[in-house]
Amino acid sequence: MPSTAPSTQPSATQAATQAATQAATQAATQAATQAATQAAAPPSAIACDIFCAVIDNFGDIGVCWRLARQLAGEHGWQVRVFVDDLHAFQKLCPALALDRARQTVGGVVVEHWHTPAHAGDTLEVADVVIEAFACELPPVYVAAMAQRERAPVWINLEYLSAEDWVADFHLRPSPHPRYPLVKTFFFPGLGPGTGGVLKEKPLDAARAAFEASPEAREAWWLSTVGRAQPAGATVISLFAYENPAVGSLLEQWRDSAEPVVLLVPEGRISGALARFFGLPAFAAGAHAERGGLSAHGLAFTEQGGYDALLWASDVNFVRGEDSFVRAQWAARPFVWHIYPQADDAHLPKLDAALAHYARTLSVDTRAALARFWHAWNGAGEPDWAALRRHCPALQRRAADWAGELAQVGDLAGNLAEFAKTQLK
Ligand code: TRH
Repeated sequence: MPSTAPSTQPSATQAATQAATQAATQAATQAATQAATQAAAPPSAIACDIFCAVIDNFGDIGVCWRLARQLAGEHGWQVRVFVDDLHAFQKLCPALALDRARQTVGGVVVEHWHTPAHAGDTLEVADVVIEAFACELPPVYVAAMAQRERAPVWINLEYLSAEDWVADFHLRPSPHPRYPLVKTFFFPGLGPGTGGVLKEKPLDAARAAFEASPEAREAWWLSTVGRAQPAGATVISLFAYENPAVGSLLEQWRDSAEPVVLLVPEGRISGALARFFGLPAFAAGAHAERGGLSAHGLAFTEQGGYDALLWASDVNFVRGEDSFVRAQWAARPFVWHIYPQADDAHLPKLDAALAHYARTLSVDTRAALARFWHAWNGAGEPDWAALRRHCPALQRRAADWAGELAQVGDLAGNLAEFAKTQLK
């Protein structure tokens, strides 16, 4: 029978270890933030404005916020983020105040952007202007860019795609039709010749520290899930959009001989969990069991805390763009729910990512992974047992792939390098 249990309050000992875990798991972002605070001072620092229009969900601001903190923290830039949706932003950055037009968080200035005309109370054009995902810059700002004694480096940061054409279009210039300005297309990607994907410098060390510390992992389980780390179960994190395949998968986990512990950050898939367990909701703190499946609802964490969920799990279900990238750095087998686009335009992107990721896998493992990813994205029925059989090979590949991907270079570093060559 399904059951619900409120999230437990940590005891004093738990609270102490919890503090230790938080220090380990959030090392990556904290280091960046500290460096950003120190770096905010020098007036000679490169000034950078990032414009972000939130289309939906958390990926647009998730990518921009990660990039902003890296440029500030690792490159010493003075960064300002213009964002039109503070509510979405606050979900992954709880320190953000919803009622402030301008505020500084972790060494980054955040402006509440009222598109399309607003560009801050005083119009200051930065040295580097990043237009995220082709959001349109305020015309008044573009006019001021053209007036600037030295034209800023103007970058259109595109969405991530693993398709081959991306390398050909990366860093292509596009002259403005009316002003003496040039916009450069910056394409994230998974292969050589692209802009790469975001990766903070301390990320691998933070993951290694978490993996090497049973205390840190135990403290994470107690503080995040409200119970001890399970022994002998497959732990799966599930971050996904609404998905017709989830019912079948939950049934397979329920019937699986091997226990499955499912960790579900509250969000768009939560309704399906509630229906499966016959509960009114499946929010943070919920717990339910059926057969071999034991599921826990988790609170949506601050962005730096999400990585620990990926590190604590054996298999990660991720979606969109930023969590897809984090799963790759977590070096665990993962399943991608790609952002669905009109006319199935996302399907070639899914296959392009598979082509990179699965390149060195055996024919059987590659086929099992591709079948599962396709089923999770609308084509066919997911077969958990088939995927599970290949998990040891997928685990090895995940670790190798993280190394291969790192060769492309971190996106923030690649972008900073490019901008500096233009500013010389
Ligand atoms: O939320 P997403 O689906 O975001 C997007 C948007 O839909 C966007 O319009 C689309 O174009 C893009 O995907 C491709 O998935 P994504 O990209 O993984 O973003 C989620 C962010 O939320 C990511 O930065 C991780 C963060 N996160 C937390 O901070 N805490 C959490 O608990 C969880 C689960 C995620």
